[in-house]
Amino acid sequence: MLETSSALRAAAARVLEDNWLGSSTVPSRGLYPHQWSWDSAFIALGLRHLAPERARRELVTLFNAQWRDGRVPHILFNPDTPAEAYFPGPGFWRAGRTSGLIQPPVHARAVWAVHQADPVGSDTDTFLATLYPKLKAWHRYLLAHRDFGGHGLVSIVHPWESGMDNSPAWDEPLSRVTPADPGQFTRRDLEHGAPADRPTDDEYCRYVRLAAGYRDSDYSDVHWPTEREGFTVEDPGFNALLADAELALAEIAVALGLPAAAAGHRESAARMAKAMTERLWDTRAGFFFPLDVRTGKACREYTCGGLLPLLLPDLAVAPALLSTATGPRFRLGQVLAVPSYDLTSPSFDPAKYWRGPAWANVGWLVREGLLRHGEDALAHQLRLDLLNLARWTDFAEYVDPLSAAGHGARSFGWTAALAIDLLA
Ligand code: 9YW
Repeated sequence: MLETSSALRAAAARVLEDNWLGSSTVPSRGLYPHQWSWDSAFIALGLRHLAPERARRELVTLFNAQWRDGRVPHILFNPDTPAEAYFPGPGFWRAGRTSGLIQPPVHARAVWAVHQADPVGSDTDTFLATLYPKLKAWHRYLLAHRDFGGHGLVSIVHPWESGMDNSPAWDEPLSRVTPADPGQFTRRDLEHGAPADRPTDDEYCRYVRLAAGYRDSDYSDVHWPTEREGFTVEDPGFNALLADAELALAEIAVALGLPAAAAGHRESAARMAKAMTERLWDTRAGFFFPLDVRTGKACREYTCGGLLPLLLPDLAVAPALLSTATGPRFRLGQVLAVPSYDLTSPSFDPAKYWRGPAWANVGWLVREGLLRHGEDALAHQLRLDLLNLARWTDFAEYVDPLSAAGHGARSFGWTAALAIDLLA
């Protein structure tokens, strides 16, 4: 048991050392042996306290794989990892060393935090000046190519893009996707974890069908979404993270001496917050629900993605959202960390991936949101929970928010990295 803070920090540092590939970090040696987009951003938040140059390297490596259209791919494959270690691998995506999907845009926030941890080293490496145009192109891709709803919000085209793969919020839109033939592929994830804690085969067949359809259109967003069967959803989690990333970009622009650009980023964040409140907020429910752009209907499930707009400092509906967060559905401050799904739902499952367990990255983000709204006591409790859960479970990928039992991979990258950040 890692009784002291310094023992916990040292153990977390060892996880990041063991998961380091030389220029980036794997989320997990066995289950996820490549570089993942949003994992790298969270991992950099921890690395910055241990070795800021490694944190910078982590992010620069990811952005070196950015596509010409600006998208930052959700996986950057490690050429030294055997092809059969992960499915879907590079042979499936046919996109060189990357996948063609994306993940939530938490990078600008990470870049700014990494810079602040070591401004002198960062300036010497021209870290901000190198990444600012790349971050701008990334956000431009999202806002220009993925606004299928036409109201200034980004649509995701696959559940994997939310980072919350089998969230109950995706059940309805996913039910309209024809599953791929299960004989066409082999799930490698099941070799590393309890199948009951992972998405089902039926969900995987639908994920594969959607990803193959996007791939077969050469990852074109031009004819999307009307011309093909598909999945097109405005996710409050993804959009809140982009609005927050625009605020981080404003801080980066100020540091680079670009005040007019900074004002533009702030306006963009404000526009997104307004659009989210108009389109995704449900006043009676006191919650943000994803919007299924294909049907125009809300995906009315209370999932942790709907709590992420708490990151927006000027959010007028924050008191109502906080009241849902502390109410029976999430019981913030009464259960451990942040459940990924509605505790009152009959389908709540405390062990199953994004259908109940608490995840360290979501807990870390919600804590940031609580601090921004002056909820210091709740934020303090959440910090203690996240540190205890990391300590008790050997940095598990996800945990039961009621019993503290660990699930999924151990020595998990962002669980370790964010513990280091919370200890700093
Ligand atoms: C998968 C790597 C990724 C995370 C996602 C998580 C999971 C990949 O693992 O997806 O194969 O299912 O849902 O958020 O980035 O840690």
